[in-house]
Amino acid sequence: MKIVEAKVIVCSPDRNFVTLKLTTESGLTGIGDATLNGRELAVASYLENHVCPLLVGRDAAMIEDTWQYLYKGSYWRGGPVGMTAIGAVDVALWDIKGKAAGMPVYDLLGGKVRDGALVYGHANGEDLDDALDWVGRYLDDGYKAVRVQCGVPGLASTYGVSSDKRFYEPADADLPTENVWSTERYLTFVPQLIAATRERYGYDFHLLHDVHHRLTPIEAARLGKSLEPYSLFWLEDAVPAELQEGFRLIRQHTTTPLAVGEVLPTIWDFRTLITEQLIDYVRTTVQRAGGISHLRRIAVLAEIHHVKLGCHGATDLSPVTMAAALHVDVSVPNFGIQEYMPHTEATYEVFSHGYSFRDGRLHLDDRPGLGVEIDEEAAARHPYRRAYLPVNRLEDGTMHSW
Ligand code: KDG
Ligand code: MG
Repeated sequence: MKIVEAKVIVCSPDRNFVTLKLTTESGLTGIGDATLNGRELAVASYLENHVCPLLVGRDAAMIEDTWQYLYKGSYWRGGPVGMTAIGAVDVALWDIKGKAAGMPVYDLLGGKVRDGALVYGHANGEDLDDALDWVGRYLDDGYKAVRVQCGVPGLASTYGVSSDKRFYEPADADLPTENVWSTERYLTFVPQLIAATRERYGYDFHLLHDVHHRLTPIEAARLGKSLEPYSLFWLEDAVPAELQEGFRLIRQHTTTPLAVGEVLPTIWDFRTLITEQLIDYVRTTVQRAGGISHLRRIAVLAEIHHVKLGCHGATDLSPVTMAAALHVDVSVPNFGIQEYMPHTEATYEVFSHGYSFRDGRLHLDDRPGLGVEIDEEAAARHPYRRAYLPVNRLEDGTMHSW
């Protein structure tokens, strides 16, 4: 199972994706997603210049050894660029192993413990009425869990509230757009948003909300406490997680469940959060956190500390990541929920895939490997376009101090 080619494919079918494709001497191929939103070419270059030369000639069957070699052998451990690159290699190797065995990856991971993965959809609106209407549309579509985000009265634009309601594309410009943020306005408004959602639609579905890292621990504690009557499934990224100890303060004050970590790439970034039971859901995913092999390690640590998996699944994670995450979701005991935002038709023309939405869940079919293929000719019709995530400033023009 010698690897004979390692190729990086950059394309932009409505948004940018970086894909690693490995080919073995017997002609088996495996793909991994290496997309790092807003920093795509850094990972493409890392792979092309520093990783691909190490892969050609290696045995594709040696997934764990390759992971250890790339992680420890680089000397520069961790970080989003390196871990995204390792994640792409790892996922591509699991894809190859599944195809070689004639089995879906979930069977190699121990087999399914559930039929499908519960997902949540994204309802977002410019104002309260708009946001509530979108929650209703998702419930009508069969979603059993919905995340609600809304423009904050008095602020011109808010991160996470997009003009395209189904796809939510935050990397929206050739140079970063700037949003203005006010914690005071946000903290006044969000309890009204959540209360109004429950008032209109009741409690018979899971309701989620993402703070996008904007608060301090004591502000997050206050928000979590004020939302307790509305039974949130989770409050996400209430504070930036570099200061893991900050979650002790939040935990002391609220029983609202906490989800963290879509930007965290390693088990060590989660160590305090998980072992002290400071969070309820881990938000990282295969592509961010070193692939299926490393995400499984994080899931095991989480499992013994009563923490569940709630993988990131915005559109900047390609269908390759979605499929890989689903193989983990259906095979680990401590699965919680999977974020799901469908991709556009143009993206699906490039990435054919074997998962589908039914009854509020995503279901994998039983194709061998990941069940996703890339059409390189279609990819070539969509060249890379630079796109940045927005930057937030406070109302006085300064950046946050944390
Ligand atoms: O690339 C950044 C997006 O994936 C992120 O803003 C999405 O916060 C997000 C979420 O929870 O999906
Ligand atoms: Mg988020």
